[in-house]
Formats: sequence, structure tokens, C-alpha cells
Amino acid sequence: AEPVRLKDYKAPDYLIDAVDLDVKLHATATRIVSRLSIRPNPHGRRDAALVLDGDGLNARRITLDGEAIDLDKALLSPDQLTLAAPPQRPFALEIETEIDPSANTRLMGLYRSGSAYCTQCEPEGFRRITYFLDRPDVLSVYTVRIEADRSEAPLLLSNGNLIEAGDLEGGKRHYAVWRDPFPKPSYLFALVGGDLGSVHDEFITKSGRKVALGIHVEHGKEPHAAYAMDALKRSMAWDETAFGREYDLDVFNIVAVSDFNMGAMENKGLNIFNDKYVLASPATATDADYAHIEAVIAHEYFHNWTGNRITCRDWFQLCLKEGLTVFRDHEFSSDMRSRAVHRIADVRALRAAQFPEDAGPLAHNVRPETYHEINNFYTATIYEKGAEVIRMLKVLIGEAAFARGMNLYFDRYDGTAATIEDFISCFAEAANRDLTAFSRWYHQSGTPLVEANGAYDAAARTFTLEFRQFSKPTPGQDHKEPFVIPIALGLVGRDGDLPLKVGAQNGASALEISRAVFELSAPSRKITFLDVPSRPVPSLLRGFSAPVRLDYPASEADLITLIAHDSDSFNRWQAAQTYASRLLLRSVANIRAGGEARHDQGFIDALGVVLNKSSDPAYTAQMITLPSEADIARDMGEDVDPDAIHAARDALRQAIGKSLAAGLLSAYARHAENGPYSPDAEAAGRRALRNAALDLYCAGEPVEGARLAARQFEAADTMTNEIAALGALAQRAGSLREGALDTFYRRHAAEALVIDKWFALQAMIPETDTLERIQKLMRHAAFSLQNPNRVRSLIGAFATGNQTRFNAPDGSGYDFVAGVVLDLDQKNPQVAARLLAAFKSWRSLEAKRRGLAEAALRRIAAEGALSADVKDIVERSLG
Ligand code: HT7
Ligand code: ZN
Repeated sequence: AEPVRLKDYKAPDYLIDAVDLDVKLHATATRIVSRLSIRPNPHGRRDAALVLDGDGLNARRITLDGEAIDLDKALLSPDQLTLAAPPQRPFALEIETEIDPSANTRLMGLYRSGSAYCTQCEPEGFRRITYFLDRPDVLSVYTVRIEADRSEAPLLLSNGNLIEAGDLEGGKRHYAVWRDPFPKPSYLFALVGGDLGSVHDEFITKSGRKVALGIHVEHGKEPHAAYAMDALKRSMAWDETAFGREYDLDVFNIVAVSDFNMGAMENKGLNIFNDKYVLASPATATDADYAHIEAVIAHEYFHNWTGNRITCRDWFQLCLKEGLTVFRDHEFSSDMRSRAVHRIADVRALRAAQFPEDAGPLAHNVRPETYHEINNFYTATIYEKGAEVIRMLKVLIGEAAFARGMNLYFDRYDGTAATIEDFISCFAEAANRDLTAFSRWYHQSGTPLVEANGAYDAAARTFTLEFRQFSKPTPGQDHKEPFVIPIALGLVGRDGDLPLKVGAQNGASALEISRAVFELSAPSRKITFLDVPSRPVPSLLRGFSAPVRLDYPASEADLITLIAHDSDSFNRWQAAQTYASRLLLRSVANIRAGGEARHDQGFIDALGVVLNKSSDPAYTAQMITLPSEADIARDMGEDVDPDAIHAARDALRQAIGKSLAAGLLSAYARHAENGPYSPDAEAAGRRALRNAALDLYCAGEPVEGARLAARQFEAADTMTNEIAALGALAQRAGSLREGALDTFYRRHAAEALVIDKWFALQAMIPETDTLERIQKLMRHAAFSLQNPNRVRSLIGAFATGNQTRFNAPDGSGYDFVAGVVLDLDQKNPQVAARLLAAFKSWRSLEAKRRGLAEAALRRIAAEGALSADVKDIVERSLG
């Protein structure tokens, strides 16, 4: 099929001002009557046919202004309803459809999760409910009447405010009418019916309006929604102070369901969540889970302005709402927690998920120009790189101009479906600056490489930095224009940061700069610093000021200086990572040449110093955590041998654990729990350091370490400590591990979300019999291919978190995942396609594995009946 192209965008020929839906819920035969108030679009083509989208639908009745249309004459198919010559004036179209929510295994449109009814319409799910102009630039006011058996669905929710409710048939059935006064695209429509437990609260907005808040969860889980409610109220308050955005309806509801394709969905006034991002108690959720809940609750809430009040003109503009909303949720989490630690975590995530995407066959622009299947564009590039681009913009134009630009955007585009150009124009205007070259970040894919070199001239007391940028070709883009790269920097001397004096070109006098951001907007540029008393160590790309790869030939001694003295917390961490990564790359080369892993006592001692003077435990935990196996593979870039990487990393962990055993034990003891459980950043940071110390200690002293981990596992009363201990025990084969896994299962068998952790942990064991274990676990009563969380925790964790076994040298890991993808494709193509994306780095593998991975991909491509989702990923992966 032909791709959809941005350049073909045309305004819709018809608009739908109002939608009245009448929904009678039934497990297998839900009736929907949709009344559409349609009019020709003055900006569209006159006399054009009206083509409504459908997906697997069947209309039972259609009327136009009350007159029945002969169904045989209407050009009707499951995928389309066409009126060849609709009236060229406002008219009403009424369509009745019947759908089977119980048979909906794609979890798109109206489906059932447990006994509840729920919807997921983004991006193109509404057309699975009724025929519609299912595109984001058609904005309508929705009135929704829902009717159901009271016993089956005492709770009936839709978008907006409740305007009427009542009993029918003497109370056996009932109904509710919801009206959302804000015009919205169909992808933001939502409906829920079910028997759920509810938690209620309220929020008073800054202008004094009272908003009723509700979170609806499985009965019995109400106490586990308390943290989500707290995060929601903090998000609402933060958006008022940080962005001046106030909530606009009388109610805000969140519903948690256990069958959900993604994390959550921002439907206007009725967010629907994967229960993983709502439910938390100290005994069932880790500190990381709490932080994710806080971030996802905030993210969906923030969409109310960035996504809902201002939506996207078309799906090519997805980053307009997603990149911006991720930027906003990162800012929120940084304000709620430690900004320094948060930045490191965000960059780790960006490098783990987005850099490989940008370096492989699935690379695409932050604002793509074509797509075959839009579901496959909910990617780390759109979300995470999209957020980084906005962060760079803020660094370039400064905080004040950025705030003016945001306000302009909200004022000018409220109530519209906008584009990236609209967004950028607000900042160009606010900063009075041409942002054309900067916008290349939206139009060119790939991660630029910045090479830097420094030269000190002792006689002239100058230090000159030279930067060059390089961009490799990416699919469909052989040549790239230079990016505008903000490089925040400093010069570090023996006593910390040196003042920066820059000699302006053209003989102008030297300029003292305080906010040191160097703009690299050409292929190469130099900058000379004056009055530099001795050779400094440059600290480049502070705070990771741009999503690039940086290559600077710092010596090991330079890196140790940065670890100890850099005023930029991100770069202190980065220096330790760079040191470790270099060491590991040398070890990998040695191991592949038949030699041994390399050790470097200087590095280990530097970590020892960090560990001992630890004043910020969360930060120290990040400092002593080595780059992951995937990080090292990415640094290698090509000819990747995952077994050699694993061996090298394992050897370094052992060496650190042995050498720093006493320091690790002391950090472990110093950071014991010191009061009742709190999920706050301070307490979580103490646990993070304690568990990072335990992990390294176990690597260095396996026997003593296992004993300590077993004690922690027995005594743990929080999931953070329990799963960390189980993870440490899982490092070594034997009865201790198997016994602990059994105990964990027995303790938590009733909690599906905890059993997901049990699945994931086993899926990531780097041993040869793991695949067999996974195949056995797939037959476990708690596993289901139908449930996306289960698939992600067992199969997804294997494909993305177990480098050595997914990339087993005999190809068994690839064959297994390919087989699951094909099975799953029959049920849920969206989840199947996401799983298949685990092959995204196959071209960087060493030759033998590369051949086996390619063969697995070709086997999938050869299957006759692939979904559009899987077909798109497999074709691009091989392309
Ligand atoms: N805007 C949402 C993206 C989304 C989604 C969510 C659930 C299931 C399927 C979905 N497809 C797209 C989520 C967000 O970014 O906030
Ligand atoms: Zn989002």
C-alpha cells in the first residue's frame, strides 16, 4: 500500500460540529447510534464526496436529515461509508452500528478489560466504534448517553461533565449523559462502563473553581490509588505555577484497567490508564514504580493543554503534543525530585531507547514525513528526542523568551489543531530570532557526532576548542545540513571551574561570559578562551545540552579530574561512565582476541572516593552503576559480540566488588531504613544506594553477598528491597535462587503486577537455559499472550533486557521472539509490532548473529497474513 505523506495534507472537505452518541452497552452486541451535525468546510473542496472512516464496522441503519438511506446504495464497506453527493449545507447524518467488545483483542476501539468496558481511540480507534471523519483536525462537541445493566456497570463515564443520570426498567438498567463543551478530535473520545471501586477527592483551581477528582480501580485496590491521587493534585498545582495552565472542567476522572496497549491515555476529562501506572503500595511497588506513576499521571494530565486544548493537525505532528508533554513531565519530576539525578535517568533512557532507533533501520524524523502505520510512530524519537529538542530550544533562547513563546502558543492556538511550524513560530517571535536552521532537528533523523579537540598555548595563556559535527546517512536521508547544537561548557582547573573569557573575533575586545553555551551551527567551529592560567580540562555538553554523541580525547587523568571537581553534576557522572566505557571496550577487544578483561585500579579507587564521601545517596547510586551491556554495544556501534560484552562487564563488576567490598558494606549499613516507609526522593535515594552497593558486593563476594541478599529478601517489607535482593540472588544458579523465586511467587501470587516483576527477572537471567525457562513460564497459569503487560514482562524483558540470550549465537533467541510475534500478531498487532522492534539494532551485530537475525526477520516477512503494523516494522527493519 502507498504510504500516507505529509505533503499530501488537505483540509477536510466537511466538518462535524457536534456528535451525539447513544451507546447501549452489551458484552457481545453493543449498539451505537451516532448523530453527526455535518457542514461543508469553507476551506475544503465544494461538492466533494463525504468519506467516513470505518474499521470492521457494519451499519444497520443510516438516515440523512431523518430520511433513511438505502444501505445498498450508500457505498458501504467495513472500512468506509461514502456519500457521493452530500448536501452542500449543514445536515444531520445518523448511523447505527453494532459491535462486539468481547471479541476485540486488539484493545483499540471499545473493548473489555475484565468485566469492564473501556475505549482506546488514539490514533484510529474511533472508527472501530462508528463511521467518522477519524482525523485529528475535525473537532466536535460530544454529548454521550450510555445505557447499561446496573449490576454489570454501575459506573458509567465519558468525557466532560455529567449532565443527567437515571434509572430504567425499575432500576435494572440505568443511563448517564455526559457533555464535553470543548471541541475535540475523535481520538480523545472515551467511555467506561463497569463495576469499579472509586476514590474521590477535590482540587480548587487558582481561580477558585472546584474540580471533583475520581480514580476508579478494581474493587479492593482503592488504597493503592492514594499515591496516584496525590500525584494528580500536585500535577494540577504545578501546571498552574510553572505554565499558568488551569484545569477547565468540573470533573477529572482516571480509570485503571489491566488490559492496555500502552501506558495511559489522555482522553479529555477521562484519562484511562494501564493499572501499572496507578496502583502502588510499599509492598507491591518499587521506588521506580512510584516515580513512573508520578510521571505518567502528570504526563496525561498535562496533555489537557498540550494535546487536548491545542491538538495536532495531522499525525505527522505527533511530537507537537508528545515531545512537548514529555518535556513538561520531565520538568515536573525534576521539580518534585532531584534535578541532577533526574537528568541522568532521562539521558540514560534516551540513550537506551532513542539512540539505537536513530542509528538503525527504523530511524525517522522527530516530525516524520511519511508513514504506513501510524501506530508504529509512538516511538522514543517522537517522545524523548521530541522533548530534548524543546529543551535545546530553551537553552538557546533562554528562560524568559521560552516562557513568552509558550504563552504565545497557548494564547494563539487554543482550540485549534496546530503544526510544528505554528509552535516554532511562537518562539521565533518571542525571541526575535530566525529558527529555520534550528528546525532541522525536526526534519533530519540520526544522532549527530560532535568531535571536539582542545589545545593549550602556555605562552599565550589561551585554550582553543575546535568542534566538528558529523551526521551519517539514515533511511531516506543521504545528506544532512548542519544541526544547531547548543554546547554548554566550562573549563575545570585544579580548584574547580575557571572564569571564561572569550576573545571575540574581528579584533573586538575580550568578553566575559557567564552562561557558557557555545552554538555549533556550522560543520566546524573554533573558540578561544583567554587568560587561562594552566592547561584546563574542558567539561563539554554540560547537563547533556544536546542529544548528540560527543567524542573528546580526554586522558584518564582528565576524567578523574572531572569526576572529582566538575561543578556540573551530569558531567561528573558522564566522566565516570566514559572511563568505564573505555575500559570495557578495551576488555571486549582483549576477550575477543582470546585474552582477559582489563582492570584499572585508578578507576576503582575513584569510585571508592565517591562512595565514601557520598552526601547525595541517589546521585552516588548513579555514579557507581556501570554502563549497561546495551550501552557498551551502542558505544561499539558495529561488529557487536554480546557475549564478550557480558564477560567484560561482569569481570569489572567483580573487580569493583572485591576491591571496594569494605566500602560497599559500609555504604549498605549506613543507608539502612531509618523510619517508616516513604516513597519520596530522599528515602528512595537511600534505598537506591544501598541496593546498588549490595549488587556490586554480590558480584565481588558471591558467597557473603548471597548471604546478605538472602537476609534482605527474608526481612524485606518493601518491594524495592525485596526485588533488589531477589535480583542479587538471581545472579547465581542454584537452590538459593530457585527457592527465593518460589517464595516470591507464593508471597505475591494474587498481585498480577508483582508477578510481572517475577516474569521479567527470570527472563533476564543471562544463562543458557533461560529460553527453556521462558517457554515453561509461558505455560504458567499467570501468563497470557492476551495481556500486554504479561507479554512485555516476559517476552519483552527477554528481547530488550537479556542481551546474551536474545542474541544467543545459535539464533534461538531470534527464532523464539519471531515465533511469538507471529502468534501475537493474530491477536494484538500493535503489541506484536512493538515486540518486533527489539530487532532494531540487528545490523550492528557481528556477522554470524547478523545473519541469523536477518533470517528470522525474513521468515516473518515471508508470512502471508501479516498485520499492517508488523509488516511495516519488518519491511523497514530489512530495508
Ligand atoms: N497519547 C497516548 C498515546 C497512545 C496510546 C495509548 C494507549 C493505547 C494506545 C495508544 N496509542 C497511542 C499516550 C500518551 O502519550 O500520553
Ligand atoms: Zn503523551
